[in-house]
Amino acid sequence: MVNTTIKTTKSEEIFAAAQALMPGGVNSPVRAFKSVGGQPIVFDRVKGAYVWDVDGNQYIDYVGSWGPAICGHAHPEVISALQAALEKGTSFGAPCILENVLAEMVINAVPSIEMVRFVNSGTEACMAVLRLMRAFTGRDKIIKFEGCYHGHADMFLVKAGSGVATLGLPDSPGVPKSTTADTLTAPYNDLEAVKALFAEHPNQIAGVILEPVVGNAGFIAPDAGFLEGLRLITKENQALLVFDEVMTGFRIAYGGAQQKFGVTPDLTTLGKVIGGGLPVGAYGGRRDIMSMVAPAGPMYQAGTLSGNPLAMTAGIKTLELLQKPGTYEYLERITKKLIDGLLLIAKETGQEICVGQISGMFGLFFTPGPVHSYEDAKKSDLSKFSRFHRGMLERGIYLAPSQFEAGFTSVAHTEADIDQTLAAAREVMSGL
Ligand code: HOZ
Repeated sequence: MVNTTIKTTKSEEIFAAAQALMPGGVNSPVRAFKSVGGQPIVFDRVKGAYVWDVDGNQYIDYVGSWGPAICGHAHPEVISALQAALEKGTSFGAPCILENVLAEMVINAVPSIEMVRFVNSGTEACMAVLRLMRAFTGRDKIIKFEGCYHGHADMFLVKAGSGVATLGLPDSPGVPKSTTADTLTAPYNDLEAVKALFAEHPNQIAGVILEPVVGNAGFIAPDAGFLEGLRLITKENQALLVFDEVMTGFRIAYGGAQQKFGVTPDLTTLGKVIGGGLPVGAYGGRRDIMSMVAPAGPMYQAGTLSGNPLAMTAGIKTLELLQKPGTYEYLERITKKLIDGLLLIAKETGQEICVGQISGMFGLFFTPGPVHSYEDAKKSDLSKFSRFHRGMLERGIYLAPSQFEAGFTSVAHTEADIDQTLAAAREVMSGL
């Protein structure tokens, strides 16, 4: 039923030319397909649950621009809101009502957020939140978890996930040891390790930052009690708890992981979905902490394009669309169908896999699992994942080109899309 020979001549030509123009031919490492082999396809356009490459091939997309496309790509209402906003100009660099609107939506939705500051990316949000953790507590050390990714700022490039994990890179050159000296790490889902770090560094740890559901080491869910335990430990040590919800915010629930799991951190970072496909990040939290941020307080952080009217517009419209009753139930149902189907096919074709899913976020490892940590995730058979990825691509299914990234569905994915994906998976897994 599926055509396994796709012609990608134009993609190859464009990507070959890109090599001389941009490092590795890309502007973000994972998209170069290095860990799965073969050449990346070059996109021409996106719509709904689909992407088209420059050779005219159509794919069902489970990357969704790495998360933002939760309503489907180029949703007509987002596009027409953007067209209207364009008429008023592309950048103000001054206060505008759209910032108030999106800020109120975020504050109303996310339990921990009483005040918010918009920036331009998840990386920027995490950089700023780290400074804020330190400014508020007067302490320098932080705890992060192995395999969690909080953007590419120096202080976070320690045992980081996403591209660092994908490419198997050691701690990056160019990051001075002094910059990461205060970054302590613990295995994800390991409360004892966190307690030990607090005991070892009394009154020195500003806080703990984590992806409440990991998406940058593949998909890893928190064990029962893990988030609650972190809340308790941080309180006992007068340290802050920060949820990096760049991936999970407005994705696994409208109010993010903190709503889903009923654990409220002190601060939260956001990105991806809140930009509706335009570059936006945000950090927010308790009013007393956020009041430290300039010009309300002394902690400096700024940005020329922050609160950009186009980005605010796309974010507002996207959040409005997500408020439609049944959105998250649909995402849960469609993604569960995909994950259950993959598990069944793996069983029938003799493949050992471990899967996970919450709402429209999912993952699949080629290991029997269970996967509770980055160490567990690394047991996945990477060469099998590469062959699976290539086989799916050749059958018109676009998966993240890395074992260490989560997958995303959207409300635009249909039952028929899932059926087509499972049919492709059956063929590929049978031949692995
Ligand atoms: N670090 C991003 C996902 N976790 C990858 C973004 C991209 O390559 O576009």
